[in-house]
Amino acid sequence: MMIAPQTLLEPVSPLEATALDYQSATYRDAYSRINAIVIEGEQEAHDNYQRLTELLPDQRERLLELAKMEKRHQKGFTACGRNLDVVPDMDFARAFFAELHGNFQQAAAAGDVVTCLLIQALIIECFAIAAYNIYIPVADDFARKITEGVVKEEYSHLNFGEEWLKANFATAKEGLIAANRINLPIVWKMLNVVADDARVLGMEKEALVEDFMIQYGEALNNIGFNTREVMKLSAMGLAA
Ligand code: PL3
Ligand code: FE2
Ligand code: FE2
Repeated sequence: MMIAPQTLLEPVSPLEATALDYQSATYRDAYSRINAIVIEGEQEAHDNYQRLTELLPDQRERLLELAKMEKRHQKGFTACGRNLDVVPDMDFARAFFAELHGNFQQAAAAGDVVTCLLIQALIIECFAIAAYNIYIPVADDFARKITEGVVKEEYSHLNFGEEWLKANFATAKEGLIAANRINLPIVWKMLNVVADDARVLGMEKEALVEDFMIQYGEALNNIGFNTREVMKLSAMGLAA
């Protein structure tokens, strides 16, 4: 079959080809929940890095820097909602994060740095990076610029977790496997909860899962897990 030269020069993804009406009631209704999730997620991230200063006092300065970035991200996404005249549904967002939030608090109270880093610096950051990467091409102009700036910084947060866990891999390994078994299935549940709203925004669940698996798998690999272990860990609880 011949491929029209235009197709090769100007690839238009099916999602971009579908015009999104950012002002429509349907779009804004879905945005009220997704926007709230992101605002709450940035808040949780901010609080979690602050909390981690108590568990990793020698990393205090760096962690406070990360926490400050999360606060900026939150302000940026709050502006995105306001720009579309959307009121974020914060009750929905708090319920969305409740389980991961509880597990982080429990781990922090037990002084379990490994679980805390797995939840925040690996799982939540990879979830954010995947979501933001998929959102950028379908975002409105205002939100796209903000999200592009944010996603770059999220990689440095993921990097922080990777570095620490890599340096402590021998003692952290079993704890990571156990914490992954408990917390990764929660992420798949969370993804199912947002899937319908995300689709309204032009984001496909399959693309989110794929991007998450890539980020998370790479992170686990950088920390020291071998390919076989990465496959097992990153698919934990992902039942089709
Ligand atoms: C950590 O720095 C931030 C944590 C935020 C978590 C975000 C999860 C997002 C899931 C929903 C996908 C929609 C993304 C749209 C962006 C406005
Ligand atoms: Fe962030
Ligand atoms: Fe972050």
